[in-house]
Amino acid sequence: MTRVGIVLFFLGALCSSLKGDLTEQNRPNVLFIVVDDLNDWVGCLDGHPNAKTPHIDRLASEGVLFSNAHCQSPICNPSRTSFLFGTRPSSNGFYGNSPTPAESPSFREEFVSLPRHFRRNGYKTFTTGKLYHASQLPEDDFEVVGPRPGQWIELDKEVQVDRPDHMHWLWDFGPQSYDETKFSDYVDASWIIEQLEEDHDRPFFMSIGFYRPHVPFFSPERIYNQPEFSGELQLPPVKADDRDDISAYAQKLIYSPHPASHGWMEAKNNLKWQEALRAYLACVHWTDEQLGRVLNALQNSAHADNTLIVFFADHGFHLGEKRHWAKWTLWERSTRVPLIIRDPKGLCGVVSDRPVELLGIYPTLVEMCGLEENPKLEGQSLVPLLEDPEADWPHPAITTLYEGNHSVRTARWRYIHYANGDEELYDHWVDPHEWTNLASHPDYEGQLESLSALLPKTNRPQVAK
Ligand SMILES: [Ca+2]
Ligand SMILES: [Ca+2]
Repeated sequence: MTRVGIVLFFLGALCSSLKGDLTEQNRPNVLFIVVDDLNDWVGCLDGHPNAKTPHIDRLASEGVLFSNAHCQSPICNPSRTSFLFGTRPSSNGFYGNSPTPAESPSFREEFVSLPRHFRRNGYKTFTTGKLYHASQLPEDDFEVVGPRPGQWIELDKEVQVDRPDHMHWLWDFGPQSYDETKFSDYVDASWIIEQLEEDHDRPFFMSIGFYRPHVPFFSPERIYNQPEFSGELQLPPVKADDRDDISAYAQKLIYSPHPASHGWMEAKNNLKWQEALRAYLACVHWTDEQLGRVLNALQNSAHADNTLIVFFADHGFHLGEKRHWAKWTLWERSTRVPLIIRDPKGLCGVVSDRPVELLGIYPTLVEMCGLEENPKLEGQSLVPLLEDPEADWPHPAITTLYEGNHSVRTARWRYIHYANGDEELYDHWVDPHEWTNLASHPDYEGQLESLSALLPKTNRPQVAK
């Protein structure tokens, strides 16, 4: 257990309380907060020494922090489709960023989204920011739709300046002098705050999707110039020959946006690598500030004592680990995400290190809010871990990258099985950076066999538009 984890554990012992009986009259509200491309560079997960996230850390101290949580796809659209519809990519056929569920009416006839399920069960549903990929909302999910100023392609374009030493309008990073109250995440947080300050005649499901720290890593100058982010920053550990023990198929599958290659980042004594780290950390802090505004508004509202908070990221992000940038891999940096669930009547300040999936959020909320069950859900409810973070948990966390490529994460192992049969195996007890692929070592044949039995049994073809 980390230093922070120990502190949170003892806080939990002090402030847990018994849950009351749930009736239709006192069903809890839900505040559903998704962050785009946030890895473990947050204080309570000890991911980087310069991470500055007081509000995420505060939320962890008030709820249950899952320190081994994983997305079901390391790509925006399939990850979001998975947690919003409660099904795996291998079961729903969403593997890439197109089409979105909004563009697939037949899919929405087959599966009911989480917000739609809440709406059908009498909740008033709100959304702002990036919940679905490209901010494309299916019909019938939301009763009240707030501003979505960052319609993906327009993402904070106004704050961007043309800099010839950066390679691409999206793959850009640095401080921006633009009025910070005009940034998308500020605008969206302000709208949610207004809704939280209102009285509501029914329980609500309110979602906000923050865009940062997704590229471009733009944050206000005030944030970027804070002392925590200046000077030489600690680089993630990278092994020069790390990728020599993975297959040609895996090398080809892993996409890296040109020209954000690791070599480009390393040039001139890591010049761009340092700049990118600084800008990413600043964006994480900027998002944390917006989260803090929302949490304070909830705390000062009439809803504070009856609102569940779910906070998480859609997938992780590489900043050079395994000589890779961004996501699109089946490795730890792409799959692992922060996940915090705060129940004002539940445990607080505790950490669960069980391998859990974002797929579990939907059935968890159905159970916590007493909604009718949705028989299509594939995930495991996290309620047993919210009641006892060290409860027995035999379930692995599975991530899928395009059709037929899967990773299985257990408490100890990461096993990867590619569609052509190639494999990787990493032992997290001794190799947290996943540097040594054990798959071809004869001592691990038994592990390969038992882990491969956990792979999804179906691989649904890519859904048509
Ligand atoms: Ca994302
Ligand atoms: Ca390696």
